[in-house]
Amino acid sequence: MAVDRYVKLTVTCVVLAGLVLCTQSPANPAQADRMNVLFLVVDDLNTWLLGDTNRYAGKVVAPNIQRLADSGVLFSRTYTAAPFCSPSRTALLSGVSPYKSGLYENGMDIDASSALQHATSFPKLFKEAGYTIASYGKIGHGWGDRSDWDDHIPHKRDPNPPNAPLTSVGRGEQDWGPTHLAEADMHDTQYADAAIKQLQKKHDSPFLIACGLFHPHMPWYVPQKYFDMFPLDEVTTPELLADDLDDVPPLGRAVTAGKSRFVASVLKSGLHRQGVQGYLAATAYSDAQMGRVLEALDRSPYRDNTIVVLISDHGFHVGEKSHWQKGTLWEEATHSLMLWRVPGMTRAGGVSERFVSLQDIYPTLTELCAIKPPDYVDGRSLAPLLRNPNAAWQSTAISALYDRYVSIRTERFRYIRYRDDQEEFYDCSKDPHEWVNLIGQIGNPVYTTAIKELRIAVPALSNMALPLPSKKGNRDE
Ligand SMILES: [Ca+2]
Repeated sequence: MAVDRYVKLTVTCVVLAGLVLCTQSPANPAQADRMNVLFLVVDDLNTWLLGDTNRYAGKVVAPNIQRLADSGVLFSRTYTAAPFCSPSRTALLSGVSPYKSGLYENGMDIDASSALQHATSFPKLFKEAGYTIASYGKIGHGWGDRSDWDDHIPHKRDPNPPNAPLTSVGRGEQDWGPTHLAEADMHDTQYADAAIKQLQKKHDSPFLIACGLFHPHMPWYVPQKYFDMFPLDEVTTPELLADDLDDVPPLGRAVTAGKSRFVASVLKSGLHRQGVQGYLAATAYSDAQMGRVLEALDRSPYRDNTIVVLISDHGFHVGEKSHWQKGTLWEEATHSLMLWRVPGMTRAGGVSERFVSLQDIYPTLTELCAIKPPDYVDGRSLAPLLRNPNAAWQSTAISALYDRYVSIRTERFRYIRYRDDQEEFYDCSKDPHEWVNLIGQIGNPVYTTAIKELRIAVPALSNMALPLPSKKGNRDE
């Protein structure tokens, strides 16, 4: 009898203990260890913001992005796979390089790419692995919005001020000035609001929250207070070289053709400084929104198990090489911003000067979250550099544009091939502005060897996917 009671009690205890254990452990124990991901994208954001004095020596206001850099690792030599929104974002979300998809510019018929049709975006892959995924604002541009988000606010531009254009040179989106909207009513503010709301929720499964801001994409219509942060006498303009394009081959000059008239009118009207002020005002507004999201994360229970990645999709010209905006293979348009904070892995204040690509995001995130990436994925996991920003690394990054134009950066050089007979080559260690095209300087044996190697390091013209057909006939949509 006593023994029976003892057995019953023991069984009850074991069952109860089992119940307690069951309620405390998720069905899939591996999920409990999976880190969340906060993926932040800022459109057209230059590397200037974090002290890139080669490009801009004046005052910048980016305390929040700087604080993120101070708490993680800044990849100061990040390059885009393509210097336009749609191809850059599609490449990093899909893991398919532009020279394999044929998506080299905006406004192309993405559905015509079989490589992209068979690709899985990394957010969707995360969803299949049990993550809740949410997207607010401008994350993809065409392709990436098809990730089957659990919650989604697609990007929409703010309405222009009723009296736009606000500048004498303004035309289309190339304009700037104070917005008529309250800051709370601006779309980017609302994308940040939505991300904050997600971070304040209780999550039972790991999450991937993506938040993408449109500013500082043009037009630069932001509240007056952001313009006031940059008194004109504290704004400088980038150094320009007259006749910089004289040693650039015809196809290289052609990439600036649409924008050089705008640059000429800005310079002629004496508005260069005001233009830079407009850009800075828009970046300060974006920095403020990112700051709100990052603060919400830091105040949440997820701070110590959430990977933060912040990127810009490509760089931005403000007059250099007679160009404005993006869409060139030079430093201004290809150099991008990328910051990572990985709890338990990155050390605060790390800076990696290794040359990396936005294409590396997909294989990095899958490795960090223990999710098997598809076999086709391009790029390299940055995990070794997240652990040690100075780890050994082959520093190269490839960018592609238009009809199979391609560029490669190494620590010392940039090489661009438009066609086999139209090339550029710069010694960036001596010429950070890429002012002197050295492709014809065959007398220098170091350069001759480097050019030979770089010609082979970029994909051959015949191996690059043909450009997809145009969908809307508009490159700059
Ligand atoms: Ca030049």
